[in-house]
Amino acid sequence: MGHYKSNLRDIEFTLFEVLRLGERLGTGPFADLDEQTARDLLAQVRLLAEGPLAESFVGTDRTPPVFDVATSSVSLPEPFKKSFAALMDGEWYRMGLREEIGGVPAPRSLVWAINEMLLGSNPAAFMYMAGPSFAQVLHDCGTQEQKGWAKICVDRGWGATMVLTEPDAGSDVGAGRTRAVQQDDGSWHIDGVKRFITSADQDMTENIFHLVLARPEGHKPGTKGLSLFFVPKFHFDGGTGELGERNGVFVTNVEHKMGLKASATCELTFGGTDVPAKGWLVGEVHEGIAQMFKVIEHARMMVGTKAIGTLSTGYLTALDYAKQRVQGADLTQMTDKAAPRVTITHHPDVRRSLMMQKAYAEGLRAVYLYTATFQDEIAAAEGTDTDVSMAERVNDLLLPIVKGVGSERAYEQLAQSLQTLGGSGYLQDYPIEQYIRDAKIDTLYEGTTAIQAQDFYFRKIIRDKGQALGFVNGEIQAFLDADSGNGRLKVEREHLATALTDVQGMLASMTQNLVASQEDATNLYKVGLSSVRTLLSVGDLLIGWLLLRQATVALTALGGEVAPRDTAFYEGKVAVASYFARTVLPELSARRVVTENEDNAIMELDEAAF
Ligand code: ST9
Ligand code: FAD
Repeated sequence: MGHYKSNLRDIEFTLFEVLRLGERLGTGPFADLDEQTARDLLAQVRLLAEGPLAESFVGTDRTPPVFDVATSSVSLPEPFKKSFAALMDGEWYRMGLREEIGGVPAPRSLVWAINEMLLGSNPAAFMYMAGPSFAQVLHDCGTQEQKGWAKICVDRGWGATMVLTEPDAGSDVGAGRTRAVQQDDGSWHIDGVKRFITSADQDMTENIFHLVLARPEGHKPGTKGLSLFFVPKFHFDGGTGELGERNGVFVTNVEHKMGLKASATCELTFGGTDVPAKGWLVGEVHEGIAQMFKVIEHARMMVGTKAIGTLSTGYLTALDYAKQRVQGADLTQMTDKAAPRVTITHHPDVRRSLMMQKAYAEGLRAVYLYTATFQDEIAAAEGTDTDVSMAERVNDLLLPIVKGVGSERAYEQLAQSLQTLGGSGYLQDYPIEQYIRDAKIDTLYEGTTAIQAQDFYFRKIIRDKGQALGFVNGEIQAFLDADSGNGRLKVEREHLATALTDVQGMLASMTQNLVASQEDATNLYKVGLSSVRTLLSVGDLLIGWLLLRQATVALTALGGEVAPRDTAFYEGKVAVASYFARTVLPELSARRVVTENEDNAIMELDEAAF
């Protein structure tokens, strides 16, 4: 057994009992998939995730990939290769991939549930498996010839990277200086140094293709002047896929980092030797940033799901430990020095912490799966004339919540999981210290939390004219109006209603500052000062709402015949929803006051005073 603990019961509950995935299965593109098959698939993934995939998780942290400067190559330790082989052999990457490149139709919510377990088990292995999904973007954006290459990439199991970041272009991708010069044969020569590139080399696949943002000579500054290029490590025969010469793109360094050590983070130099780095313009159009965002959207969902999957296994590890660790007497007998010693689950503070970990682990799971239902709607409508523009907007709105809130709360709550184990949590005998190190990256890459918060407010709310936000508000309001839950959850509903008003108040206050910035530009700083707080608050609102939605389903189930094991599960769902509504949602009122009183004092402060 590896380190990983799945929560399949909660995944199935959310998918089938709450979000009613079963109603979508057996219809449209998912006609060949029924609920029992979907459950069987999840059970198989669980075995893989708890077994062979997880086995190399700890070892590769202690013995990470090795970079050989002389050959510019990265090699992975043998146990990791075995885990990766088990992952690839399962062919899970085919789920939800386009059929034209070898995929099997599946709803995205099912795919993301599968991904949660794979990511929680061995996130680096999952990321080395990016080839098929990145090939799908090449297929969707590429020329007819490039669509053929995309199929080759999948058939031959090639690795893939997304290449944006440079030393002076991190959050500000548009500052990138890597150049592209067109050649007579239609290809391009790429020149520049990219850094922090995940999986840019490894010895597990015969080839790797890089999707690279570079600026063609004479093109304008900023992101809109960037184009997307397909740059393979080895050239290949476009008909058969047979490998040819080595291309002039080489890893020139591998970073030493805090965690996620199994995942090689590379400096990648294009055209630094006599061999040119040849690339091909994706789709023969200069729409690089829009094309790259198709990759980024998948990757942001992936990062949020990774963080949530890690929090879930961290919480379950803490719960297991707490049920066994005997320490101290019950608080009510604290003065009786001869009182029996109890397991730490008897202590109120441990219960408080465990319930909060449960709330975020299960609430965030509900958020990413709810988001995925909009992706299901979009996928189900492909090739039909059904209007899915609202589903697209809502998916866009929720992505920075999944990524930004998922990563921040996971990191914060994983610290609580470690705390539950006391000093033992700090040791490498347990996986939580590694979980924390491995999950920290999730608040950073694929756009830091500050970037997610700005994306959420400026692009997904203001530019969208509040349409998607209005839709989600409407869903929460409908829940409030429905009064389901057998007369229970009345107080919790009141907290939810107040939280909804508080979040609306925060957003209104930010928008007042946005409008006022037309008169005095410095008012925009106040929007920037509030944006992460608001992102996290919207996240808490959604978690509160979805946990309560789950609680109403659980209450209905409890009203019928329930197996004893399920009774505890459903009671847990009601308890966690109630706990979150009573202890977290009221905090939003204070956050609203802070937001409404935002001023520019710290913006006016001399840097020397910090
Ligand atoms: C990285 C990788 O960090 C880390 C992990 C790699 C792991 C690889 C493996 C992954 C496996 C994944 C598998 C998934 C499996 C699923 C299976 C699937 C089949 N939405 O606002 P403007 C576009 S990589 C969409 O003016 P600025 C849009 O075209 C590095 N599009 O921006 C827009 O034009 P328009 C990650 C968006 O001021 C244009 O950009 N680095 C969005 O020029 C310009 O927009 C980062 O993420 C959006 N949300 O530039 C950088 N936003 O407006 C973070 C923009 O006309 N920085 N566009 O539509 C940012 O995001 C910045 O805000 C910026 C600013 C660069 C966009
Ligand atoms: P900076 O952009 O310098 O940010 C520093 C701080 O300033 C952050 O707190 C940020 O939030 C804040 N900040 C910056 N700009 C703003 C702003 N406008 N408003 C408010 N706050 C701001 N990149 C790839 O292209 N491909 C990869 O595969 C890849 N993998 C990675 C793997 C790892 C392990 C790491 C560490 C990074 C990876 N990256 C990759 C790069 C990653 O996406 C960037 O690190 C990230 O986008 C942040 O850029 P930066 O590190 O330059 O930080």
